[in-house]
Amino acid sequence: MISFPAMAASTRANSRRLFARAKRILPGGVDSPVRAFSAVGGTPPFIRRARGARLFDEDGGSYIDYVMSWGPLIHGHAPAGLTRALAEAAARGTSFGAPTTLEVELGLAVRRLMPSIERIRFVNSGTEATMSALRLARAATGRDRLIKFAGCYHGHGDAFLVQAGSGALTLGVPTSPGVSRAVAADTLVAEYNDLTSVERIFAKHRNRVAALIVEPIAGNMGVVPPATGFLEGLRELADQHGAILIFDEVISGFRAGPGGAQERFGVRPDLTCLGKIIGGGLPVGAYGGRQDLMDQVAPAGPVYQAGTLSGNPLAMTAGLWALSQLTPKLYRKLDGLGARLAAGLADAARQTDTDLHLNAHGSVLTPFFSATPIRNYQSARRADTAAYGRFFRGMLARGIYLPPSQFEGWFLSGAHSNPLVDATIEAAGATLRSMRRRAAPASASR
Ligand code: KE4
Repeated sequence: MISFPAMAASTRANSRRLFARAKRILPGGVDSPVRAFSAVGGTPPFIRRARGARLFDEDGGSYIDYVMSWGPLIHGHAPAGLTRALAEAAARGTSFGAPTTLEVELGLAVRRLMPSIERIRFVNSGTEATMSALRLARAATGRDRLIKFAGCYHGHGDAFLVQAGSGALTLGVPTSPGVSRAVAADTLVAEYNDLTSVERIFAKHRNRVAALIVEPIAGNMGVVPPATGFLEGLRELADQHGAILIFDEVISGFRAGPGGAQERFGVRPDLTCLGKIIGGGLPVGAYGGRQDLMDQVAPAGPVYQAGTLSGNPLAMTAGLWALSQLTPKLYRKLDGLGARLAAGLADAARQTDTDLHLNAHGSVLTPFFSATPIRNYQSARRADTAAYGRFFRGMLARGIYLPPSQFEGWFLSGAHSNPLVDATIEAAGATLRSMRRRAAPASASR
């Protein structure tokens, strides 16, 4: 029997007090909405420190972590080599606002792994990367419209906070107040894994589409892999209609393999957006691709984009270290752990007669509380989010820290292990059995 950490007994009194205090200065007490646990209920633990695959909170609790900072930490928390490299870099100065060799070295390292990125520009987040890539695509084509996919998230840039209008062929409407209808109107929303929906939009908005942006392995509706031929079809449609194909590999970059999804599926985008792993846990984003496009970015060309801390030496140091550790052995381990966890969760669901549909790709997976397959946003939305919330809280009480939303991916790292995965599977079985027991009286009374 694997013992669960002391967390099970804690009321997280310190975190509750700290959360109340945080709300007096930070909107919702957090710096990014999902961290507030609104989708799953309860008080978010305030984290004091982390090491390897574990988080340690302000109440003495510890957790096996499957958020891993939402993807960047493919090597785990605070690996010794990284913390040493950062300490040495910090002693040389934290920021210069001037050219350094570090950003050149990281750019060359990225190009070795993703040859489609002939030129690259570093920014400070995935949001900046996608915003800038879209501006460049519009400048290069002289067109305004963008095609994105329902359920895909590309950061909080105005053009991306858009949902389909009254119909997929109509102009987009904002998903957030503050996004102007005029900006949203240039975004058109297609269905993931549905090439016909893309063809229809191109036909209706002929010669007005600047770019098509896609998560080549969707992660923001939960994990939804591309159907066979989907990415190849997008490449053909973009070429046919003179649009720029943008792969948003902020999650899949270096995660799906050293060359990301574009290497894994053999489809070459015109532009790629990166984030997360490329910064090794520090704030880094990047966009890059065809030289004829990137040479239009200032100061080489007229498309303006800038950033005080872009190419920051500490962030570049972290990214260089993270990419230097991307070995075939690491990916074999990550794939093995991902398969072990997915199989164990599926087994726990079978043993408790729980409707659970697992989508997985290597070291990222999402168990959907759903009896039917999840292939796009419409199907993902049918998942039982209340059940996921109960599961989340039960796992947290047993020392397992999952993404606080049904529509996110669980991330493994090189710091995870078979024993940690087995402890997670055991906690999942205990949680699902407890959920089944609590549901039983209701069904018995019917
Ligand atoms: P950032 O601006 O958060 O660095 O990146 C935006 C972004 C762009 N593209 C993809 C595919 C992304 O997944 C993201 C950000 N991912 C979310 C979680 N799925 C970040 C977590 C959060 O918002 O707190």
